[in-house]
Amino acid sequence: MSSRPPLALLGAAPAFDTPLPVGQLNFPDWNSYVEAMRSIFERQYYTNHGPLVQALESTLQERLGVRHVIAVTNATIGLIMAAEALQLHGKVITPAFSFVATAQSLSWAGLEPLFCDVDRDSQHLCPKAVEAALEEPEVSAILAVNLWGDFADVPRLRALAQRRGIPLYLDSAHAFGCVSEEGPAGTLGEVEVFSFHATKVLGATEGGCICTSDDTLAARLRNIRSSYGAGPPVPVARTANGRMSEAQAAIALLELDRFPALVERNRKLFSTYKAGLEDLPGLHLRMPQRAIETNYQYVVCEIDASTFGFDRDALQTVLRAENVLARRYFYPGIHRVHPYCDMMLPPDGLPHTDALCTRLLQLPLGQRVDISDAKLICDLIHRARTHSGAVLKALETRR
Ligand code: T4K
Repeated sequence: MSSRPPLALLGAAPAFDTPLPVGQLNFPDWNSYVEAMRSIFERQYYTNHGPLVQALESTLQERLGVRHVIAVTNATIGLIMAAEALQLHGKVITPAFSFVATAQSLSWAGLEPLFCDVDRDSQHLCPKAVEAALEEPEVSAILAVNLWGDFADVPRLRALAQRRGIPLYLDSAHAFGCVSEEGPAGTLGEVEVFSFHATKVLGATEGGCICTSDDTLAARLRNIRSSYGAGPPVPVARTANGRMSEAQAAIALLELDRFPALVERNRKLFSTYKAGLEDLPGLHLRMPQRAIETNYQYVVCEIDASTFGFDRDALQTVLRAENVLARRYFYPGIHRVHPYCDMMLPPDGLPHTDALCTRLLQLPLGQRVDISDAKLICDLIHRARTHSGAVLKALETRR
């Protein structure tokens, strides 16, 4: 009698009928969505700093405890606007271990990213590497990234920036709702940018916001964003259209109401993954390190091929065959892709960035995943490790 294959890669039916993505994809309840859209239709006002955008900005200002929140249409334009408002020039120190938008924002602002390695353990910008990079001429800022719902070592980076007399600003695309010992995300950098993309815990289809407590920067940012809602004109070199629409703001406001419930749901899912994976040799589940409150934006696993039996890419293939759309954030490192692959790197390269880019895998979380799904995904990963020989053979015959 032949036994059933343990995995789809080995001939079984996929464990999930429909694909399970990694993004949060938290859609609001249909009726509240319809109500919100009805109010926009009644007002006949789609965009240009409308009442819902204004309500979102003031709600976020109060909630985060920051003087200015400037809503924008996505975090990428928010980061470009931040570089413009800070009036940067030359080079900006930043990690290559991030989504490509971090570096692209600098390119769009006419700046050159000066890539620094991350700390191997925290996976965030390494202050020692930054200190060495600050020896370079023409460095006008540090752009650190707060990843996964956790934080960079902001106090040490801020001290380095202050010593050099340059700003520290933050790509906090993943960090909405997170709190560190130094305070909530949104209050930590001279300027800080959140993303409200659909894959984020607070999703507004697209969207984002820029936070600052500096009145001059805020005035510049509002003028760069657009003429509408800008307040008195202030001199800025370039303007853009970074305006958030009323439809985006409506969804952001709905999601803000249920944000604590969304984070609590993520927490339960994360605990399920933790219980299911923590004793598995060769797989390390990353825990928040500096966040005292996290939003659990991503479940991040590091695969050590020599102990696990096969590498991260093989595990991704195993899971994809099951309809589990695990992702390789971030792969390749930004320093490995055009137009950044010819840029100057530190003498030893970016070894920690390179290691993480080949070893990290993100597992599904968010609205489409429930506890039993997370348990089944853990079980599939266990099965894959148990049958590593057969998995390797199946992958070999696929090549
Ligand atoms: N800085 C950092 C550190 C960032 O991570 C990001 C964005 C930014 C800056 C810039 O923020 P934004 O300008 O985007 O506001 C996604 C997101 O598009 C991007 O926002 C995010 N980071 C990045 C890490 O991930 P992709 O191309 O890897 O994901 P995508 O679109 O393939 O979606 C993931 C999965 O979700 C797929 O399986 C498809 C599924 N999906 C996605 C959407 C949008 C759905 O089923 N429904 C959907 O509506 O970039």
